[in-house]
Amino acid sequence: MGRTATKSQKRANRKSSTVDLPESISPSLELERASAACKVSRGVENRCAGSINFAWLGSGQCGGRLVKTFYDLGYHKAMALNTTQRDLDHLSVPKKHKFLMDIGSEGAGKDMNRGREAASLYNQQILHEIEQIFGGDVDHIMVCFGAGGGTGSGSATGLIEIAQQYARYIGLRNPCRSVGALMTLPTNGEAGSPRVAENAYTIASELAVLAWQNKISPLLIVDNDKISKLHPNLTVKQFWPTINRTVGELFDIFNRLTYLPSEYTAFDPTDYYSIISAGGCTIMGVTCVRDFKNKFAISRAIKENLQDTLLTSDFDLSRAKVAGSIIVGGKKMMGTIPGLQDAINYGFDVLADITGQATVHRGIYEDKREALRVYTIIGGLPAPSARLEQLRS
Ligand SMILES: Nc1nc2c(ncn2[C@@H]2O[C@H](COP(=O)(O)OP(=O)(O)OP(=O)(O)O)[C@@H](O)[C@H]2O)c(=O)[nH]1
Ligand SMILES: [Mg+2]
Repeated sequence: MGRTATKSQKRANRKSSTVDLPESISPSLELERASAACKVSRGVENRCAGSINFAWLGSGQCGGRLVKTFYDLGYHKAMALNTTQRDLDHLSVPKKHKFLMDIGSEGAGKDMNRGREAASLYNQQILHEIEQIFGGDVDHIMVCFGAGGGTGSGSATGLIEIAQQYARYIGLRNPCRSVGALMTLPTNGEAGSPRVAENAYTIASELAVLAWQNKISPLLIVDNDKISKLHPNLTVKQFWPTINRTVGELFDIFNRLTYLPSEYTAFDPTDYYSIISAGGCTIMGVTCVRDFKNKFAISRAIKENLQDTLLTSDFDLSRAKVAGSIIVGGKKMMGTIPGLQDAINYGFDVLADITGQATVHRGIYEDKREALRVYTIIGGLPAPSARLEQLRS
């Protein structure tokens, strides 16, 4: 099936009414549809080619910077919110993509109640602002923030509710599964402050429950402590931008790759969406396989990639609901290396073994780089409870 057909069909399905009324009292008039469509503004267009039209809502300093990262990757349906104008001023995104939840102080001072009040106080205005930016052509909304502070952590659940209200308003079929969260966990150093650790534990546990009950999808946890160790020797100036870029690019690559056709095996947009909307937690990883002539190199890379995923550890992979792996290799190697297909298949089989009963989607793509890369994504996972408990201790 062609890409355009899949996408428009998907959208048409999701926008159909969920109320079952008899045909005779509810005839479907063209005019009704036209006037309903007029109510939602056109919003801003995303400038990236991906399977899912994502929109981003970021709260607090971390959330705002993540929004900027996605904005820079072409996701222009993005809005940064904060309780302090100063942090918003530092974000280089156009003014209309920023919203001040003015609670009379510069920030929430790590008080989650203040963040919670801010989202509740500005509920209607936020809905109005995001309508102007997101418009009607949105498939999925992600709320991002850093666990540990007051503004982002306190407002996160309120913003998720607002995003779900918006998803309902634009006619997405399953508003709960159309809204996910991207949450960072504090570094061990930051979590040395009892208030930061308590805030992070509180909101992370709350979202873990919502995700497991399919009331949000997905929950993506970025462990700042872990990811910072992957980038030693950064300067202060480079620190957050590097971490944010790593996260943003990894997230973006799945959306982009699954939009592309493949002459080998395509990982369809529908497969990708089934992972994003599977509920629970999602993890993603990437590994470059150097000795790809070795039959077991790909399967080993997949294993290592999962044991040491970029974002967080301590997941029980055997309880995953759905998984996917995409192999990207250079055009030349695809045509010349004997046994590569077997090695790739073996890698996919290993992923199926690790993820137990999960449905495993596969993709094989080529590009101009003579390097073999393995991208893995797993969805519908229970939260990494050991890592969350560690915050409390
Ligand atoms: N990955 C990432 N994490 C960040 C970034 N900035 C802050 N964080 C993390 O987010 C946590 C919360 O910090 P902030 O986002 O500054 O807090 P806030 O939501 O603004 O809350 P208040 O300042 O208390 O109102 C920190 O402890 C960091 O671990 C960032 O740019 N990227
Ligand atoms: Mg702040």
